[in-house]
Amino acid sequence: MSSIIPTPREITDDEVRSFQENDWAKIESFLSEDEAAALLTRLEAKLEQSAEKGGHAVYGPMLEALGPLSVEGVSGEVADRFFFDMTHQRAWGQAAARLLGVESVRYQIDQGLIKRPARDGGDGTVWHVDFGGQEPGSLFASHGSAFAPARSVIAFWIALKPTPATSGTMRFVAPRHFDQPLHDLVHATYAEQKSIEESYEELEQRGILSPPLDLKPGDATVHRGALHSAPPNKGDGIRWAFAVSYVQADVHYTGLIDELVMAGVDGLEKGKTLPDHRFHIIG
Ligand SMILES: O=C(O)CCC(=O)C(=O)O
Repeated sequence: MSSIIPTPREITDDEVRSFQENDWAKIESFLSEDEAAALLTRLEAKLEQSAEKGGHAVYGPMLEALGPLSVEGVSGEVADRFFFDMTHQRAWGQAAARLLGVESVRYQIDQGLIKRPARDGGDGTVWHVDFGGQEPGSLFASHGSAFAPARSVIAFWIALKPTPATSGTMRFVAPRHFDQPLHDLVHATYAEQKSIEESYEELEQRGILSPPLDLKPGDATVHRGALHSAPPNKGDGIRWAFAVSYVQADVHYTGLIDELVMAGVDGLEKGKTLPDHRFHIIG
């Protein structure tokens, strides 16, 4: 198996500006196509192993997640040397810190994200704001934030195969557009009164929806507090992505648990910075 360690290119000033303005951005050729192919090979092998071991996280028909890949989720010890060496590289931390506009970041979680084709029962990803991206008191902050300051987590989502918009790339609404009609529309999709694709038509008419994105292997989107979802995968095969998130290094823990990344982790203390053994500082 190839031993290339995927290393992202530098983030440009325009990408930083776009991210700061919208809380999401498209980053073309973040990794090379060869690096994306190396990641895909590793993830396909993980999916096979997972089938042998009895499974991985399945979020209904919309998404399956393999991970965390780099570390054991509770102890923070190395789980897979390839993924660990990649996600804990300085270049990844610098990309995350530059976009967030902070000095340094900690690794939070990495996962392989699988969306099965609609013809095999796969579905769209529901509208949501990530737990780590929620501003307390905002319309989409159902839980508040595990971190202070809020909106301190950044997620990179990297396409590993040619992924046209019709195969289920994400669409975003920037926080400055959050209002009651948007909230009502999102709730209509939860209540299955409207499909995700119908919500896109309305949001396009309002001019507040990101464009449909065709991504090539190695292209990425990054997001923080933006509302996001994805349409069903109308392509022939699995939509494969690698996702990794980082959190601003000096955040304080608020006492609210983000189950996915915090359940069972020792050393989480309200008002204190995150424990280094699980949330490694990068760089
Ligand atoms: O891959 C998807 O469809 C959803 C991923 C997502 O919601 C995320 O990366 O925060």
